[in-house]
Amino acid sequence: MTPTPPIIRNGTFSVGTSGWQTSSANSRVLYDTVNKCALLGGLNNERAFLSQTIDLPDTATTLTYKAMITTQETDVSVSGDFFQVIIATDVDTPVRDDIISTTLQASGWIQATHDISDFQGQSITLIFSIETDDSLPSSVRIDDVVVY
Ligand SMILES: [Ca+2]
Repeated sequence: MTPTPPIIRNGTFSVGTSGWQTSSANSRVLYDTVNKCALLGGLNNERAFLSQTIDLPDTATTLTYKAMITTQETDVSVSGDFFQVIIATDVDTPVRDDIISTTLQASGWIQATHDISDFQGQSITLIFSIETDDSLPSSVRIDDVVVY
């Protein structure tokens, strides 16, 4: 039997950000060479995202990833820094009403799990996005992205 290839390409970021689309308002390379994971943010006035369009099998139920947020913000209720994980079903007009996670916290590596069964059989674009305001920068590291 031939092993089924993973649905997410390079979800472990073992080969940089290969397989992912990247964008950074400050032309940052979205990679942490030390920890071999994706790295978004870390400076002020940044808009950056990492995305990948995939065809979800009819059996797909789950998205998991590890994330580590670091921030100099001390009051998340007034912070203008946002980390979002977005599933867009229309690549041409990505809509933010498919946001599945909006989080700002600083607690070491967390393992996140999302139910994606609503998107079974569809072509989706998975987006990890960070926005930072003009002071007290935040960053997020992302690793081990798996869809099954
Ligand atoms: Ca900030």
